[in-house]
Amino acid sequence: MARSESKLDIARRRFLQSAALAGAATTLPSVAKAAPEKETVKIPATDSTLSRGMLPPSTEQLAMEASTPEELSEKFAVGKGLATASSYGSDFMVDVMKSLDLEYVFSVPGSSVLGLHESIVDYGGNRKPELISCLHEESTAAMANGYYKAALKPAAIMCHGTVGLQHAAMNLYNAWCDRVPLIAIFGNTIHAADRLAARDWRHSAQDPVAMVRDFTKWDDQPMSLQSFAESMVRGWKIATTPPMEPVALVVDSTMQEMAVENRDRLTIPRYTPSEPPQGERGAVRETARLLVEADNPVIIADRLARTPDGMRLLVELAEMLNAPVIDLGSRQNMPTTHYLYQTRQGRRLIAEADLILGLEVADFWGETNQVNRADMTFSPRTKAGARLITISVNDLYIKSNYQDFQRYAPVDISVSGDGEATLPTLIEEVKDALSDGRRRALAQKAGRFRKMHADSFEASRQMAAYGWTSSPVSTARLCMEIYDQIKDEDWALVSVGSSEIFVSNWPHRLWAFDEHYRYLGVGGAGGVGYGLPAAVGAALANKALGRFSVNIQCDGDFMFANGALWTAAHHRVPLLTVMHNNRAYAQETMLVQGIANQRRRGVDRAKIGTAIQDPNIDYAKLAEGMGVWSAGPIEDPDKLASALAEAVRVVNSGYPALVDVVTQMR
Ligand SMILES: Cc1ncc(C[n+]2csc(CCOP(=O)(O)OP(=O)(O)O)c2C)c(N)n1
Ligand SMILES: [Mg+2]
Repeated sequence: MARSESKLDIARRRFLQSAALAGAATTLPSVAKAAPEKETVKIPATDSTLSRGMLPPSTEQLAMEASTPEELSEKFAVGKGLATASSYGSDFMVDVMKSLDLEYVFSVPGSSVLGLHESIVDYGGNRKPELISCLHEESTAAMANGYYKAALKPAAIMCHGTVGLQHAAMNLYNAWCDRVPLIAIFGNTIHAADRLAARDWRHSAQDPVAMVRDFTKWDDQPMSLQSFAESMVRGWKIATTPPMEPVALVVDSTMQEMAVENRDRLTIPRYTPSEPPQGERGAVRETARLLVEADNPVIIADRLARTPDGMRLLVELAEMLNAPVIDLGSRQNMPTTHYLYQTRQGRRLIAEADLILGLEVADFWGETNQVNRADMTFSPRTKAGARLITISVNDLYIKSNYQDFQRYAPVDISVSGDGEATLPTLIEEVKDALSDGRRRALAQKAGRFRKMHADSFEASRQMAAYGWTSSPVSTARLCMEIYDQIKDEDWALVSVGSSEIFVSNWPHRLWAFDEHYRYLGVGGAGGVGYGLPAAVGAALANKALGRFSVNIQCDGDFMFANGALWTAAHHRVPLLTVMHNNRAYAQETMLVQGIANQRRRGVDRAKIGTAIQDPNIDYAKLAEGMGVWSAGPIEDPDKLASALAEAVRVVNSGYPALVDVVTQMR
């Protein structure tokens, strides 16, 4: 006892000396220095906020420094791999990650992933992969989701397999419904004999992934390092084969921490991506024939364009047929600037169509039927005899419990295959089926769609003018003021939360989404708590790609996972977040109003339980407290432009910024 106390004293003295040194050398950059210094700008107060490596060690750290490995083992139960060895299990795991060119691991630390954590930062040098510090496991999954959709490369998340996984679950489900691949690594202490402390028991499970198995494509709990290598490479391959989905690996803490004697005997299998499945040629040929024959074919695209190629191919197909495209917007499938982008005319076009082709549409039934909520009835939106054809991976892979497979849609031809991968064959078949005469006839249709496209844009422009000077700010004004500031950047709208309808779809009505990367869709399951962390993950990817990331952020969604802002500050992620602060769970306010109205009880009390007021939340202050440049709350729409312009400058200097705008409900 006496011996360890004196060691503690020595350690404390050492810390005091180093702290004094650190204090003298506060030269690390800070947001405060990067932000333009204007009167309206709120600048985060602390230099130390972003200074790394200067925090005083905890009592536990001091004790660790002072103790022998044996004492540590006993006291903190972290000693399994303390013996000096040339290589540890988790070092090999990092080698496997490097072989896959994994860029980022979004993580929350925990003793069950201790070995891996240390190997990533020390053995791997915190480069490929780099740990991204997160303040909630739910954020890790959303960040990996947003990252994938911008980078088109999977990332990993890492946390405790029990308490961490429980937190991560909702955003894993969002990724699942969004068909986004990610590798979830969960720590576990599998062998009871290795659980040295009470917390090891609480943080262990027989089958940690059980609770998310219904929304992960594959999982494994490898029992040897060689198995880990194979499972990691296999998991990567499975996750990235359409339909893309998250996979989970449970990684034993003892295996991470154990010394490895014969590293040379372990091998890392070569990764070969699977070619995505294509639709059967005969069915694709028949689809092409019917498309060419149809007088009014309509294309509906949902999660079609996995890559920019998907957009290019869809444009080619639509132009050959002069077929209007209804882009449901889970990805940017069709440029909004193209005359065949006819999303807002969807209802009308579907009603007059004689053929509807659904490309990777999750809810084809919902698109082709009208539901009447009041009397729980439905009727087709299509005219009698219209042919219905789908191309998707929906039937290739399905699970039973969670119901995101949607209502069963009866169709005439159902092609099972990846939409994007099937498009080249479909285009080829359409070319073959088109006679010169038919080609000329179809060309005549362009004029009508050009006019509809221009009229629709103009109608939206006129409509956006309503309430232009209102306070709280209208969602049209909010969106157009943002666009005015970013339109000359190489911009990407990385998130609008759960649904773009929350801002009445103004971006897709009036912004020019002319590239695949300009839009990443919304949270796949509509689970609140996706928007901000997904935006941070996407902006991290866009940083390397030189794109300007903008996030329209609902207030309710923000409060679920606002720590993601700190991650953006800490990792210098340039991201413009503009609050759509309607001080409510507004969708829910409207829904409660709807049912109260139906029951003829008045709508006045619908804000109870749905308003986020009294007190109002100061988002600019919250952001400032996390080291993020901020402005607001802004209620006067005329003050928006200057605040946004400054925020854009901050983001262009490499930092996140937040502008809080008090808005109307929708
Ligand atoms: C995790 C989760 N909890 C609850 C809901 C139900 N829900 C749908 S929209 C919504 C309100 C979201 O509020 P906010 O993000 O501020 O957007 P607004 O409705 O105000 O536009 C809620 C609570 C959900 N979709 N996900
Ligand atoms: Mg809200």
